[in-house]
Amino acid sequence: MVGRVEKYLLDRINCEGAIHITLIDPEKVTPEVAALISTDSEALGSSAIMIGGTTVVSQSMLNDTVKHVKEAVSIPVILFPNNITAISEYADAIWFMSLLNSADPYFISGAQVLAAPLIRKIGLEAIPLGYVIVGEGGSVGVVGKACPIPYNKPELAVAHALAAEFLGMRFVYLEAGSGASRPVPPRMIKMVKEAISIKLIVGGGIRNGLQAKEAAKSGADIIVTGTIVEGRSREDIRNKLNEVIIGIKEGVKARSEEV
Ligand code: 1GP
Repeated sequence: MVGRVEKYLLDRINCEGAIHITLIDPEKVTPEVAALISTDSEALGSSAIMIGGTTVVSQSMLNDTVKHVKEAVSIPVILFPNNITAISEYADAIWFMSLLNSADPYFISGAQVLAAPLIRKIGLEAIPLGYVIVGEGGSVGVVGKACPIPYNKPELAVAHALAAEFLGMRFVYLEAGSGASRPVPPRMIKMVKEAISIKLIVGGGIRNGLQAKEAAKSGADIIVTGTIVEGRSREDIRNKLNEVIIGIKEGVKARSEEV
């Protein structure tokens, strides 16, 4: 069943063409800073805040961050879990994700089986997501024992995304890995988008407006950035967020100009 947060995301995608989400790693920023970043993201036009990170282990740190962010913004807070410990009852929803190109069944269905009863018990909205690691893959590729899809093999990304759709997932995420030196190539995004009818999320290595524009223009429905809000002054963070969000709008506009 499509829940409240998912419906909200779909409505915003429908309305804006493509949307931005800020990812916050609770191990990299304090809860107070997370709240400020979220406030700025919402003010500049982000549609939601995702909270998670590849190495998150402290549930109390996660809960603290989620609570601070929830108090600061009215856009939804969605968990982006690395494992069963990354669940917080204070969030609005959780990406219920399966790492489709992992070689370890734990990341495909094992952790999900362990987590499902708790998610039901605390009433978190679970949004089904096929997660696919491409390119360098970064830390998530290593931890998730993924077989990353080479950048020059977009047909493999298409096959994974189609599998996600046929398995009933409603979103697919092409992940280049946080801090990747190259984001997911536009050609891969385009080919995947043309092949599927579920929503496409793209993230990893997007650092500037041009890269965000290219991703949106190629057909990404949701563009996620995380690293741009780490280790900078508040003013720099605002400028970067603004640049990326404007880039997404330009990318959407460029889609219609192409037709
Ligand atoms: C990582 O796709 C996200 O899971 C965001 O990546 O940190 O490189 O923006 P960046």
